[in-house]
Amino acid sequence: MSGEVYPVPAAVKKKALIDDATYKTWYQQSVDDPEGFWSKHGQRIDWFKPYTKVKNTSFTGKVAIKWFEDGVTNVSYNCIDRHLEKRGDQVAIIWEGDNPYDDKKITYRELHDEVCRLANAMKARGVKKGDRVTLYLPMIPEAAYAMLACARIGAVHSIVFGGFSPDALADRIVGCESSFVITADEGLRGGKKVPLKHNVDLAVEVAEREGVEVDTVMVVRRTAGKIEWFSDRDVWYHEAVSEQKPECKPARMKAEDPLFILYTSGSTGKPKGVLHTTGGYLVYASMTHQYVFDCQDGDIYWCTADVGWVTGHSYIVYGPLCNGATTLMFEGVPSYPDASRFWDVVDKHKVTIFYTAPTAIRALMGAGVSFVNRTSRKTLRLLGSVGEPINPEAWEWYYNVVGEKKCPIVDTWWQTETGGIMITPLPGATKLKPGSATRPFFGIQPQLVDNEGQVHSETVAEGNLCIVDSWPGQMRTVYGDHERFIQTYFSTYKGKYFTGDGCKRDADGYYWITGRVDDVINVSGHRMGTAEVESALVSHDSVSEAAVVGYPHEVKGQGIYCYVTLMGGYDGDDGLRKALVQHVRQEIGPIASPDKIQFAPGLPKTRSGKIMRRILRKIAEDDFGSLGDTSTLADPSVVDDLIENRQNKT
Ligand code: 6R9
Repeated sequence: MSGEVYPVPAAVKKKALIDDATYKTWYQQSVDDPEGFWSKHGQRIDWFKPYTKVKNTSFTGKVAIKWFEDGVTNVSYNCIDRHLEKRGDQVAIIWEGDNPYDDKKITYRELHDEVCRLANAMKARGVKKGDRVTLYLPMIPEAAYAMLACARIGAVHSIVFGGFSPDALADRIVGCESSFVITADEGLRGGKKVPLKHNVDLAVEVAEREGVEVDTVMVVRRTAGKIEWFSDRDVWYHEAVSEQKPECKPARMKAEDPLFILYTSGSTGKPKGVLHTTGGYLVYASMTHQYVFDCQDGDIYWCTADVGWVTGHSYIVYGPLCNGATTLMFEGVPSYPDASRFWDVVDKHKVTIFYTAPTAIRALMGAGVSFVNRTSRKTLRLLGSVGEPINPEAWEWYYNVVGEKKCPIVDTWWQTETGGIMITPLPGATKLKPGSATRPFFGIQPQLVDNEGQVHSETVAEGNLCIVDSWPGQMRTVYGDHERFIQTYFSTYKGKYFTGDGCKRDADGYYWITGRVDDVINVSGHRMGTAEVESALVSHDSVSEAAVVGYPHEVKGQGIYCYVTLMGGYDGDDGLRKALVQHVRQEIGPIASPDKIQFAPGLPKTRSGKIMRRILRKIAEDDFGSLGDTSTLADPSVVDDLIENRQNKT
């Protein structure tokens, strides 16, 4: 937690929207008088009917969170229409295809027409305000059109990342009872095809068996690859929109009407449908986008996330477009055609602000500096990081090699649940420390609490990270299960939002996120519940019991380590290992591929039958010298076998 401090470069400070004094004044206002602060900043978006009520939130009892509740607005109007007069011919979206020769620019006026046509096509097929629409799309402009078209007519989108399996997609279709799906024939990543439409076909069958009928599958033609066609259900996107008018009146939406659902992993059970609403979310996403990235006219802003994750929602589509910025959307991967791709794209499109994940930085670091040094990157002025703690080595490489010591790095801590960035430097205001997300954004009041619920209010402290009061971008509920919302986030510490992350605070009041304290692991910035992987494993015929933990992985941040107890009659060999990896990929998707599988005749359990994960984590880390107290184990001898057969021997 020590190490070098990087002051704000004079050139950055001079041009930045927020300096340190402003940060401090605004922050103080935002916590002393949240009503007054947000009443003012809520006006950054256009309202059809202005709000008179600002904040009506409670973290106790039934937990009700309402912001700007009597205001009426529309997200698509704010992201498009209000810019047309001044920015109609400005590029809204730069699309860079998987193939470096494939790109496209879409102006705000073109965006308007595309979104309206699609909105009309959806309406013509019966989609109404409040209906859930599932999007399973590659990173193509149609993904942004579809999000905005839903917002325009008041439909609620649920995006499922293209790397999820048909079963995982089916769960999410069923979870929000979605009868309309938009997909593409195939995706294209790193030159490889992803059978999206085929996966949808399989998922729809599963959903139907579970009682949810999908009546329309709209298909974008991306590769023109061969697909199956069900003419009573499937419709080509290009045909559907071609017959529609390029005008569609934006629906009048109440501030608390739902905008989207996004499924995310927790420590128990199936993924939760995180629900975000209209007004507060947009105010918070756009405000954080403007100030955290110091985004100004003329900037070319690129966030490398996928729209299947929350980062893509808030910081590829809604935040930047609400601000009238130019946002770059990238279909491909950092390593294709080679490890220069990110920097080639930066040079090609003159990117000024670049936002990516530590796992990508570490992978590119591994490929060597020559891939960076052969590019110019001279337009870059700001770098960002998100998704997991960034280790100081990766931070320094990003700063020194990619940014050539000229670009501040904003290490932004936040979650699907928070809607927008929560703890972060502001480029013109905050001195940087590699590995620290630094200070809270306006309106965010972090608290560090120990396992007994004791608040550590001294400056230098460590504990579980909680947030004590609401902010406009906060999730409102778990879709269809408000009780689970209360249980998951507000029951561990009464009256506080519990993030699931551990955290330290240093003498300067800087926050250092240490990672999840629950059974959620973070693999290449993707959140995964160990319980999900376990239930995928035990659904295989050969497996009687499984326990999954994370272990430190050089590139992915964390790898997936599985302890598997087999049914009688099965041999734990490499063939079965492969079959199990394949099985988990099929159940959840390639992002959940186990890295290590250890066959274990027994798992370490307490006398009451609880698996002692602490021990399993240590063994997976190859750190079995410090297993701690094992006296409560029902059968201490299983530990010797686990150590003997560990898969991470160094
Ligand atoms: C935006 C996003 C959330 C979890 C979060 C934390 C980890 C995200 C981080 C970070 C340290 C950062 N996380 N950003 N940890 N420093 N800058 O990633 O959302 O997919 O919901 O993941 O990711 O553990 O709790 P999500």
